[in-house]
Order: sequence, then structure tokens, then C-alpha cells
Amino acid sequence: MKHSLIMFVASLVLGASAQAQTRWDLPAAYPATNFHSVNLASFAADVDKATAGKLKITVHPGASLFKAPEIKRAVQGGQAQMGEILLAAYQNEWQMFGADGLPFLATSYDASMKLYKAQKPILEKKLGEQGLMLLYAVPWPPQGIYSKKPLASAADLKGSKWRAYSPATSRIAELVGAQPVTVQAAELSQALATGVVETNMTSGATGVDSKLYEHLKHYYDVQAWLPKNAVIVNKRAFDALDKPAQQAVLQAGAAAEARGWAESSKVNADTLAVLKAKGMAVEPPSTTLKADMQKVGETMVKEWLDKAGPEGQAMLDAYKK
Ligand code: PCA
Repeated sequence: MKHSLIMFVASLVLGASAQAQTRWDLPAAYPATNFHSVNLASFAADVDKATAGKLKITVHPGASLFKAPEIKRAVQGGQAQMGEILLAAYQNEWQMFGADGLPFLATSYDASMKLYKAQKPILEKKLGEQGLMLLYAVPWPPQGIYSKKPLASAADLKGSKWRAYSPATSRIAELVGAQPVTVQAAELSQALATGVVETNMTSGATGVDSKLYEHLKHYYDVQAWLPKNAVIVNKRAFDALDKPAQQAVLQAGAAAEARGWAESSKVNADTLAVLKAKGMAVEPPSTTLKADMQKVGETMVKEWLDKAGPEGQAMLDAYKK
């Protein structure tokens, strides 16, 4: 009698722990309607479904839980179990993080995928040393130039207040003689409204998110680079999951990566159409403007290689193979 009671209680306890729910937070820096955030929400829903509700991941878009530059450290420190970061924003920490933020190194989705494949093994290694896992990465659409005034050449950017989101976008400003000011996407429309920004480079996606068309009337479709968002996981949090939940995270991550790449190029076309519909002049850059920006890119790739050393050269070789 006593024995069977103990067995009964034990089975309840075991049953309860088998049913136990794990809750994860996933801070992200871009608005809920942005395609990266929508993809994260689908990822979380996939994990929920695959684990029958045992792993609940709450996505916090719009920099609502942590500001963009704080997300990586938050995941490293375990304040969040996973998060989405813009790799290029962390170039000063490690040059390789900035490889996809360099102008004219990889300018199409195909080239961007090749660059990702060359970057991936060293990214995984570096993040692994930091107690992090790379779950997946998805590129933003190609980056173009937004400007209040028309631009015939890079000289027309001189002196303008230039919004930067990474060390590389600040460096571009220096090289063209503009005044760089770092503004995160979450604060971009506010900065425009107060007149702090006259020029910047970003995608059509962020142009629509932040309603850049309300203040900047020209978009030059330069297609200079495709910076990636990476979704990272705290390794200890991952290891604490049971095997089926780990599998669910990995599988949903792989699906999100494939979905994200397809969506990015669709969003590129859609958002450039929105900019036009909102009255912006959406044009290819003049030959001079393009050549000027390509020169800036050449300088920056050289500077990057100087800092990145043999590791950078090996990655470039793998990319160009
Ligand atoms: N949007 C982000 C990064 C790149 C992009 O297209 C931003 O402007 O902050």
C-alpha cells in the first residue's frame, strides 16, 4: 500500500517534469512587421508546435527588451536565451563580423550566399568560444543611398548629416566627407523628424519601416552590400533542453533561414515599389556616383584586410574560390 502510494507520487512528479514548460526570450531590434521579425515569429510558432508547447519562445521585436547593440551581450550572459543581431554592427569586436558590411564585396543574393558559406565556419567557431551558437542568418536587401537632395556624385554627400548603423557605414561617411551619426533603426524615424539625418545607406525594407520617404526624397539603388542578421542561441540554454526540443530548435532554424533568404529578395522588390508609390525618386546611381562608391569600397576592403590579417585573407580566398 505504502509502496504503491510512493510509486504513484513518483509518477506524478516525473509526469510533471516531463510536461514542464521552458520559456525563452528572444530580443530583436527591428519592428514586428519587418520580414526578419515576422520570420522569428514563425520560427517560434514552429518550435511551439514541434515541442507540443514545451518550449515557448517569446519574440521581443522593436528593441523592446534590449537595444540593438546590447542583444549579443545579453544572450552571452544568459539574460536572454537567444537573440537576433546585425553581424556588421560588431565589426570592432572582431573584423570577420563585418565582412558582409563591406561595400561591393558581395552585391547580389548569390554572392551573399557564397560569402555566408565562407564566413560560416569561422563565425560558428568564434561564437562557440563565446558560449553562443549560430542558429541561422538572413541578409537584408541590398543597401542603397537615401538623400534629401539629388546626388550626381559622392561629392554631393560632403558635409551632409549621415546616419550610420555600423563601423563600416560610419567609415563610408568619413571617406565621402559626410558627418556620421550612429542611429539605431528603432530611433531612425525620430532622428529624421528632428532633422539629424540628411543621408544614409540602408535597404528599401528599413526605408519603409522608418518611413524615410517622409523626409528623404531620393533613393539610389546602389546595391552595395547585403548585411546579415544572425540568430544566436546561448549554448547553456540549448544544452539544458531535452533532445527532441533541441532538434525542434535546429529544424525550425533551418526552415527560417531558407524562408528568410527567399523573403528578403521579395521584400526588396516590394519595398522599392512602396518607396516609389510614396513619391520618392527611386533610381540607379549615375556612373560617377557608382564609381565613387566603388572606390570607397575598395579602400574599405583593403583597410579591413589589414585589420583582419590572415584570417580575413583565408575567408576572402574561400569566398572567391
Ligand atoms: N536595415 C538595418 C540594417 C541594414 C538594413 O537594411 C538598419 O538600417 O539599421
